Amino acid sequence: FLPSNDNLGIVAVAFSGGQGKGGVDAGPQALIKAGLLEDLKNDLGYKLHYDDQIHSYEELIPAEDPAIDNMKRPLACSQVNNRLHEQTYAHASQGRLVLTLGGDHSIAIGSISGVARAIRERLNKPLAVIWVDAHADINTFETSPSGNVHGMPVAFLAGLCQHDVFGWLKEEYRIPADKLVYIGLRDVDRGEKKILRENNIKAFSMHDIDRHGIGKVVDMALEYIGDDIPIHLSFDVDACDPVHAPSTGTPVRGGLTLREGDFICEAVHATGKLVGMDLVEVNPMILAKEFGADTWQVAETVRTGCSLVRCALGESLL
Ligand code: 5AB
Ligand code: MN
Ligand code: MN
Ligand code: MN
Repeated sequence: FLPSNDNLGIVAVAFSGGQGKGGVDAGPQALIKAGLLEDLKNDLGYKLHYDDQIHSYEELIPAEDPAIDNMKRPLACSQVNNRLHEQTYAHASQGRLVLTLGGDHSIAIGSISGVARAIRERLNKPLAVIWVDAHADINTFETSPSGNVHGMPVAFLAGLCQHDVFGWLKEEYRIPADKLVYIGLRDVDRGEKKILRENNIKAFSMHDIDRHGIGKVVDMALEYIGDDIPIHLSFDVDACDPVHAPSTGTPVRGGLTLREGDFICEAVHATGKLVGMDLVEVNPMILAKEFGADTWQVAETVRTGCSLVRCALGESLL
């Protein structure tokens, strides 16, 4: 069901309102400047459908945007995601694989719902999501300890919480909780653990990777999803160990090696079922702000992000 899998839609999203630290909006620019799009075109042979814009959606971001029900910057988060939803939907409706470059992880609400909507319309199937992250991002606005929407996208996408602010997110755009799989978890809030348990959500933590090895874990994850369902890969760069991705807003030690991250992407590519990917939470500014500029760390993080995307799009195939 990838009718023209050499057609790649690209959306660059300079949005940081899902969390409080500036700079993650400069992520797409850094990835693109590192040559990612040329690599996809020249080395991997994709036909790119890219509007040559890094969207900051300024017109959608209100000057005043006070918290509602513990959600910070709710209107910006909702409106930007609604617009992004239309963009990924437009690409996916034309049978393109859709790559969304973030931005903080709140943007998965728009990117994934747009792809899910198109897949449902074209194939009458749900969309499976592989969420690779140190965090589960499944807080509801009620359980969130921070009020940051980048810790809530899965709860909205899976319909585990609903709010008028996100009223545009219709049921047909959501993903079923039993087609969601996590890989890489190691920093999950107490309320999130309860949500994972109560909804019987499949999750492979770093502990599982230590126990079984990444090969077995990815096999189990893909087996769980099943054969006939398209896959969206939502990759938070903080899933990787801070050795490989230090320049991100919420780093957590004890993460994936570069090869483990790349391996996940390669294995998903090999299924032939990838219809969408997010690469998020690259923040080229964060270390400069907090510790003084240490550009090798930024470069390393950007390199890691580029490598993950290339692997998911088939770079390692011989
Ligand atoms: B990320 C935390 N669980 O809800 C929360 O980087 C962190 O997209 C969320 O995975 C991290 O604020 C969000 C404490
Ligand atoms: Mn994370
Ligand atoms: Mn995340
Ligand atoms: Mn993070």
